[in-house]
Amino acid sequence: MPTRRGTTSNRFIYNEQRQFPEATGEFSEILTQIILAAKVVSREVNRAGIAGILGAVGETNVQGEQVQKLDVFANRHFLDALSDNCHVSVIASEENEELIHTDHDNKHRPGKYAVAIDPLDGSSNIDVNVSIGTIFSIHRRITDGQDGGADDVLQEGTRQLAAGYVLYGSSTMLVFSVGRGVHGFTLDPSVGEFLLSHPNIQMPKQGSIYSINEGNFPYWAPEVREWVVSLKGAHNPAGKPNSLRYIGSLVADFHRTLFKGGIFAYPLDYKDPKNPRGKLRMLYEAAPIAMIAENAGGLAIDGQRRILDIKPKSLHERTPLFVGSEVDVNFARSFQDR
Ligand code: P6P
Repeated sequence: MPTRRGTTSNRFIYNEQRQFPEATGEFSEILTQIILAAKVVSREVNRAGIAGILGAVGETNVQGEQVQKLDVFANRHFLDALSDNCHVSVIASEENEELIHTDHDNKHRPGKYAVAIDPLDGSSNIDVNVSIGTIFSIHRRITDGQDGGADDVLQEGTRQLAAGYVLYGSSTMLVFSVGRGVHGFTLDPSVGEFLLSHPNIQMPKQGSIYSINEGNFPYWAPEVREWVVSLKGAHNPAGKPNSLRYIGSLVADFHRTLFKGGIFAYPLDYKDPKNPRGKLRMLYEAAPIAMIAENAGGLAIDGQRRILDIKPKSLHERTPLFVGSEVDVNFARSFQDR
């Protein structure tokens, strides 16, 4: 029975859980905890301008980026929410260089799950009131024993149990997949609930929008430049010059691609020798976005390989990302094979 619009996200999650008789409810509880933290972060993001919590803390995070106060706030709330329920053993966060071991004394029942999270992606946009987002990925632990380890999050994206994002925009939206389609929920602040607004999201098979930071053109490989030049002419699947849309916030740029089709790309660029594998991170940006894209009928590659097939080697590993409509991603890939 299709779930009706207006259903709360928690009710939706429990309805999904009922499809699995062996489910214990622990996985559902992790999702509902993430959703609770997202409501709190949404309130602060929407108050940021008046709450005086804008501006950089002055520190820099593991990415060498200025840490904004909302980054700190979001990271604290998501980590607390994920640590409160005893079901998550380890967490990889963009804001923390080392893996986080949740400090539970549950000697008889260690947490079965591992989470990777970007608490507030696109944070450079915070001070100019541009949409920002949270991205999360949930794996089942594969290590034995009391405490989890890095291997629990360093799994191929195909092994994700769930992936999702929260977009703090003109409205706050939650979009996630547990491997059975992609569903969108819109926060109704008057009741404090995410309500099902976009069930079974399907990405258009082809679009005419490309989303990329053209300022990096001089630093791309020749085949990437050739691909982008082709998008500005008629020799591309759309048969006409594509439109360029770029917000500089992955969640916002991907969300538009999910609904309107086309392609988002952050290729390798040779601008920053410190980041030879590009800017986006595999665990908590590319892999969860790729799971959502594929479950909505789209594709996600690193230029050649399927993102979900890649086994990460380190927590903050970076990867090039080309994600979007099937036709547009395959067109981009065709330039890599030349
Ligand atoms: P650039 C935000 O910092 C982020 O990681 C993604 O959200 C976004 O897609 C990308 O960086 C933007 O990078 O170099 O175009 O500003």
